[in-house]
Formats: sequence, structure tokens, C-alpha cells
Amino acid sequence: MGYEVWGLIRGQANPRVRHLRQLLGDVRLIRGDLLDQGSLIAAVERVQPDEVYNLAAISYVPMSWQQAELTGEVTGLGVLRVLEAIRVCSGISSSRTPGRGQIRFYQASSSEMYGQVRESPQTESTPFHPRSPYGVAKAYGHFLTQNYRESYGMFAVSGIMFNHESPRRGSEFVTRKVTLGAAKIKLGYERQLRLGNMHASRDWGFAGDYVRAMQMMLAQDSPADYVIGTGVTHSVEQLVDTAFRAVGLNWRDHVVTDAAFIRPAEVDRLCADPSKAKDELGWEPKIGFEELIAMMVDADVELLASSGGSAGEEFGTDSW
Ligand code: F7E
Repeated sequence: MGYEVWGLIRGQANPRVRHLRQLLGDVRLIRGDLLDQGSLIAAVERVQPDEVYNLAAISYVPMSWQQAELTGEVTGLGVLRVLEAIRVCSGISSSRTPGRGQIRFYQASSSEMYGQVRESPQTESTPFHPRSPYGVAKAYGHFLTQNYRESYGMFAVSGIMFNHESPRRGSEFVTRKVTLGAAKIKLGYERQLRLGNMHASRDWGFAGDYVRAMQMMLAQDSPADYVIGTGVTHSVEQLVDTAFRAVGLNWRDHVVTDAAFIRPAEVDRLCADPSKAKDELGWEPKIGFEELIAMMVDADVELLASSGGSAGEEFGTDSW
């Protein structure tokens, strides 16, 4: 698409950099940290971007109860620091002074903001009732993005992303935990998979489709927020059934529930209404649930076969 892409990395001798370079090829890396305002200003000054995508967060919901303050700092206030870096580097003062050539900003908002849902399916105007410190921090980032758009005329938009998955998903999240677990059991590396609430339901889509939506949102003539999801919901039990069937196993022979994975407050059921994205952006997901899970299971079988069963252990699938 003619993009020159820069990625922000944090920390000293960050062990993920080597892995990132293998995965991402042409992406250039620059140092910076969402906890450090100056580093973000320096990064924006150095790169002079046309578009900034804030996909960074502490994103594992259970961890947000363990490290609530850090989650607020990174997932919530981190958005403020990125917006401030853009504002300062663009020379925008207190007045509404949008101008040509302004930097466009995308914020990855989350369906976790709906939490205990007020209506179903969820649209851009459904009220929020977050159920975790993560959801609360995301709601802050969402409102702040709107506020910078309204206060300074910035081209700042939020995509309210429902769960988006791929073979690159960390193994602490339920889809990958299940596809990796099914593959390990199939290949004889493990016999059992321990999970939490099997009745929770999510609108799971393919991450590649969602990234396409982000880019479309920034290519519009005027800034607006959009719900991005498939409109189809499945339970964790249906997910497990689909993944185990993909490797010819019956999940009931292998899956046990474990209270260690039950959350202090649960989001029971999420389902997107992506009509606005369809009507205004022309966006639709290309990959459905069955195809997504089959893709993830196949990738995990292949990964395990080539790594001798150790795949996924760098993330761990322990209880929180
Ligand atoms: O849980 C249930 C769990 O951790 C999904 C993040 O990307 O999407 C993600 O958040 C459901 C929950 O994702 C296990 O209780 C049952 O109801 O895969 P998850 P999430 O919490 O929905 C949103 C949109 C984000 O923004 C987040 O950053 O599955 N569940 N048993 C389990 N979940 C996990 N992780 N592990 C289990 O053993």
C-alpha cells in the first residue's frame, strides 16, 4: 500500500525484538514507552508520521486486576501521552486549529468497554459498563480520543474492536489456548486442557480483517468511531468443540474446568453490530469463525510438529 511502517519498542535489550524482526521484515523500529511522554514526542518528531496507530496496551484482562495501576497508566494514560505527542509535534495549541497535513490518529478501543451489556448487539452508541480495570482504562482512552477530536479538531478516531484472533495470538487468550491445547493433545504432548468459564460468549473475528478496517477508518474524509466485529457470537464451549473436532477429538474427553481461570467479574456475552462500518467504510469481514479456528489449529499443529511440542510456552497458560 506504499506505507513506510515504524514500530515503537520499549525497554533495554527487549527480547522480543529479534522475534519481531523475523516476523515483520521491512518494519523499522524506534524506541519509546507509553509511560514516558518525552520519548513519544521524540519518536513522533523523528518519524514525522502521516498516521499513528495506538495498538499498545496491557491487554490481558485478568492481569488488569493484578496490576490495576499499571493498566491505568499504560492502557489509559498511554493514550493521553500519544495524543499529546501528536498535538505538540503538530503545533496545535488550545484552539481548534486543524490544518492540512495533520497527523491522523487511530485508537484501538475495545468491546470490553461494554462489559455488562445494556443492549445487544452493541453499536457505537451503546452505553459502556466495563467490568475490569482493563475495560475502564480502555473507556478512558476512548473518551479522550473523542475529546481531542472535539477540542483540537484532530483527526482522531476509535475502532471499537471485538475480539480479533490469528495464529499470532498469545497463548494466554482463550482462542489460542484452546487451539494450541487441542494440537498438543492430538500430537500426544499433553492429555488435558484446563479452562475457566465455558459459558462466556464472544464475537470472534480474524485480526487481519480488523487491521484492514483500521486503515480504512484513517482514509475517510472526516473522522468517526466505528464498531468492528462480525455480528456472530459463539460460546467458549462452541469454540472448544470446533477446535477439537478440527483435529478429530471429542473435547469432553480432555477439557476440565478450573476455578483458577474464573474472573472476579465476567463479561458474559458480546455481539457486534458492525452496520456503520459496512455502510460508511464498505468494510466486511472475509473470514468466518469456523475458518478462523481451523486456520489457528492447523498453524499450531504445524508449529508443534516443527518445535517438538514446546510452542507457546514463552507466554505460559497459567492461571492469573
Ligand atoms: O477471554 C473466557 C474468559 O482472554 C475470552 C483481549 O484481546 O478481547 C480480549 O479480551 C473469554 C472470557 O479475551 C478461559 O472468561 C474461559 O469470557 O480470550 P480472552 P477477552 O477477555 O474477551 C478484548 C476485545 C480485548 O480488548 C482484550 O484485550 O473466555 N475463558 N476459560 C478464558 N479466557 C482465558 N484467557 N483463559 C481461559 O482459560
